[in-house]
Amino acid sequence: TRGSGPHPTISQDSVEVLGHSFPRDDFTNVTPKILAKIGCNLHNQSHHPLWLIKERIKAHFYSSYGGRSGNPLFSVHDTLSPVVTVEQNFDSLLIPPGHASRKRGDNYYLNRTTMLRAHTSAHQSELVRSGLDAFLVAGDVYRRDEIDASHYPVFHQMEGVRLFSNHQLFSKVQNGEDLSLFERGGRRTPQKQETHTLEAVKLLEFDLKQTLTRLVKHLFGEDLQVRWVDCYFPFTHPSFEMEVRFQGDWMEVLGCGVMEQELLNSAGAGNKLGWAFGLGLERLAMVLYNIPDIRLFWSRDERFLKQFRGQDIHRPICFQPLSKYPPLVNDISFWLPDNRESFTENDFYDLVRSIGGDLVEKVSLVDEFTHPKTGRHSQCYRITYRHMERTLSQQEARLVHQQIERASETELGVQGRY
Ligand code: FA5
Ligand code: MG
Repeated sequence: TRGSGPHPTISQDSVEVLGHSFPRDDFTNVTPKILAKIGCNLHNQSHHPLWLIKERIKAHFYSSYGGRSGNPLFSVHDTLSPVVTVEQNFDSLLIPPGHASRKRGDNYYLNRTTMLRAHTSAHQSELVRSGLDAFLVAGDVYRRDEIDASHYPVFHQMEGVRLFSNHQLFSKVQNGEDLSLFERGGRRTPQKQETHTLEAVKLLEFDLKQTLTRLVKHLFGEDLQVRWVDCYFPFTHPSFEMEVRFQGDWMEVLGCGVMEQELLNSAGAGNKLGWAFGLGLERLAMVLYNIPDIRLFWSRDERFLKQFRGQDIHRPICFQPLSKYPPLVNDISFWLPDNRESFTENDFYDLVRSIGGDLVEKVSLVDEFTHPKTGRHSQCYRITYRHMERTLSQQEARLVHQQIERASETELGVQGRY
């Protein structure tokens, strides 16, 4: 049977997704709700906060790491299908059969051999095999989990990989040509793998940590507090997690490490060493834009999405939470000063914000006309008042509105038609 294109479906004997049909078996556990997320590609929707943070990370890597002729060193892959083989997601990363992370209860399987990727690391091996030495992968990943403010069964990761030849790693070291990446008869220690020299691993580890520290300081500013924690992944050794200080606590934002040499050997890059990292885009976006709830990334509410639109991807954004309390709407009309140059719409917007502060959710010009006899120009603005934590009373809104009416006359030289 042919797949049903963009509309994934589950029937009695098959799962149809992205134009392919997968036979069901005793491992199948994807649900229609999860399948409906495939193809949303939030990280590729212009001005979505996940797109915005992806673009900022791309821009940083493009501008900081140029190849020999000035072209970007890292290539970016953000349209790889989230439907992967179990081989890609686990075996290619040396995750053994029966490993806890393969549990049916923690992953979404289409069947015994095909699944929704649980991490962007699923693409490391194929991209290295294709000959790439430095790349980024952005994509949606799927893990069975409960839903609350910080957990959602679909989230987004950015993977980074960089490989080094002997020359690339040691060229900046004095007399570096005498150093080697590999040694025979070595032992695996907490610092390194058996085939690696300590000097190669230390340089690689320094480059990895410096690359990631520069990235997060580029995103969050020099003052961000960063710390490294040792950890374990089957596909890197040594392995680390980076934590950043957020709202008085340490928050894990990424995992990384020196790639297992066996992985590089099987992918045809056995003469090189490499580092890899995988970071959570939601985690970074929640800190950077002050987004309190991971579910908001799936919102189609204009009040959410519009806050991230703008020409400049580097513009600081602080998300204003969507209030559940009802709005109060008040209009204000006035004659503009005869000298039209002395008044601009932005003057009025600033004045409203300075008096109304956070109570003002929105100001818009709803009507304007020129009087046919006097030639005077009139404008009418609609102000939406809303309190974040409680229902605003008519009386409170009225008081603020009257202050705005008075200040418009005294500060902007308009004549009220109140
Ligand atoms: C991994 O997924 C590894 N593949 C990372 C890696 C890549 C290690 C390359 C070494 C080399 P982990 O499960 O810890 O590791 O997830 C990585 C990051 O994804 C976390 O630090 C976090 O930022 C994010 N993340 C993980 N689980 C969630 C979740 N439930 N919701 C939101 N973000 C999450
Ligand atoms: Mg982790």
